Amino acid sequence: MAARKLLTIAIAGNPNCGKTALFNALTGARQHVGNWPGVTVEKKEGYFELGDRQIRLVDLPGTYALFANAEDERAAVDYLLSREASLIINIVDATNLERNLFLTSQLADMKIPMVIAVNMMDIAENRGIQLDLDELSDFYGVPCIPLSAVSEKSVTNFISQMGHVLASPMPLPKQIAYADKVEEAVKVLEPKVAPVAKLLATDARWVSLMYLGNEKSYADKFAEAGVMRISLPKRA
Ligand SMILES: Nc1nc2c(ncn2[C@@H]2O[C@H](COP(=O)(O)OP(=O)(O)OP(=O)(O)O)[C@@H](O)[C@H]2O)c(=O)[nH]1
Ligand SMILES: [Mg+2]
Repeated sequence: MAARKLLTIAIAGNPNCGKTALFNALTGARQHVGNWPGVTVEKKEGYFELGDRQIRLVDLPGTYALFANAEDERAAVDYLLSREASLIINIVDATNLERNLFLTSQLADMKIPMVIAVNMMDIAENRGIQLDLDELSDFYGVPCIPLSAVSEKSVTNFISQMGHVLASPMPLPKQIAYADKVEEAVKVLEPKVAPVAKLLATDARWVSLMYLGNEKSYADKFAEAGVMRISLPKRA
């Protein structure tokens, strides 16, 4: 029998949104726990089979943002930049969607294929919260799958939806167009941060957005690339 192709998928999401519940439901007992390199944050990896694939699932630290200056955020961003994961499952909490979408947008900016798992749907339904998942899917340009990670039936449906995702071209998020003043700043920053982008093996737009969000992001890599504090022209 042919060996199954290995595919690595990372689970990313805010704290307490159900990452571990989904991770456990998918991998069962086939997991092991270690540490992210250089930090005390726990790293969980597990395996499961989906169609003709062997999936390695990596549970990223739960974070509200990806600015890479806190230990847990840095572990998550470093891992995603390594491109070991070919796909991200971004879990969002259906009862707290807006707050969760900040991280979703930052993940989309990384231009890694992604699906959005809209979790806690059972609670959202009980509370009468109505969500337009088609609109969400259109905005990010990736599939949005409803989920209750604690329900076996819902997890079975999720696995079947993931089977469809993997049978199609990988869903790359659309580029988000930010407000004019952000886009203008990105244009100024892109050439200046190019050496940092090269060092991180990523694109200058992403480094620019990260720098705009938090000037301390990857301060060590900015220093290593010889890029000093950048001053942006004042807007009229
Ligand atoms: N009702 C309901 N409860 C859920 C669902 N998903 C997760 N939970 C519960 O929500 C709590 C948090 O879930 P976890 O899976 O630990 O969340 P997490 O994202 O791993 O949290 P951190 O690792 O702390 O960031 C647990 O008590 C879960 O049992 C869901 O879809 N519906
Ligand atoms: Mg967890």
